[in-house]
Amino acid sequence: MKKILITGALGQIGSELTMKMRDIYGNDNVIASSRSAKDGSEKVVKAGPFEIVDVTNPQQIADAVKKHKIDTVINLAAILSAVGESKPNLAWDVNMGGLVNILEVAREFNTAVFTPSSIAAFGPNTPKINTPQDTIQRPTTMYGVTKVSGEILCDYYHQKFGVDTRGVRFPGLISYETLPGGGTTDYAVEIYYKAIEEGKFVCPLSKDTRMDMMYMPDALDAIINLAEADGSKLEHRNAFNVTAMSFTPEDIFASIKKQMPDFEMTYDVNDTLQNIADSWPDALDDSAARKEWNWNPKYDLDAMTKDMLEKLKIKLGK
Ligand code: VAH
Repeated sequence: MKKILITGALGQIGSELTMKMRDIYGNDNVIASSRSAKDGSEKVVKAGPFEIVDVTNPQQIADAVKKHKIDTVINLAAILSAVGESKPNLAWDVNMGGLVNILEVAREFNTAVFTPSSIAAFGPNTPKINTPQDTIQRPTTMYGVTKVSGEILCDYYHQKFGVDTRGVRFPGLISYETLPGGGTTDYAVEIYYKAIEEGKFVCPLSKDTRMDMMYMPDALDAIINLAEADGSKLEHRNAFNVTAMSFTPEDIFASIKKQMPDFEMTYDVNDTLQNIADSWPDALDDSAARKEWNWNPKYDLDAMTKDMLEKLKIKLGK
């Protein structure tokens, strides 16, 4: 990768990936883009090249790729699961309409494309424990429909047109820089903020809701390491299972309590979120990613908790 365009660069993943990639590849070689330059994104918008790119506008994508001579597009623009259930057509337009536009530009300008999928690409009849790399995928959310469709479309553009497409199935991602934008796993970020700000948290998922999760530093490494991997060694391409841990609300509560003994948690289950979470796997098998491109996460739950609490206390001035 030499010249990289990141769509959705002001989001939870994009805001951190942009800064990390600028450190690695050089400030002027990583072009951040978003459909608007939101307030409070000086770190990304002002610190290097920024373009207004709405992925539902193919001309804006093509103009940015041509202007900056892009060789790799990291496509992070997406509507997540919870918002996607309230606005399914918007989710389809952005997640699938946007992806088609990105792939068509990639075909025309010979760029590589990284698009993340998600554990949401699985459904209720997918094996929940040690979910295989290759297994049944009948998601029951619009977000999941766009993710499994995106996996298949990226495979098609690779096989039919030779586009270098790659992606991983991300679990819930936890970070302290930028809040997630409307996902079912957002509780696992909010709990840390509430622990510091209020000392108590009302969890919207039931106590035994087990899901795969990952700390953001590992997620950024997954994107960069797969994008840089030798393509000739990849048996899979667009949907590598990747995970770092699998936990329930009880587990993350206990982990925080080790650092903050007075922390309290109660439950007020949100049925929409609970139904989405219940349709997803509990714990992925990520052996294909480990074998094909040396995937190897660094953070477990307690290591993440320690770092999250340390960094958030600084961010929140506590
Ligand atoms: C969501 N954070 O909750 C995203 C993610 C696996 C979950 O795709 O929608």
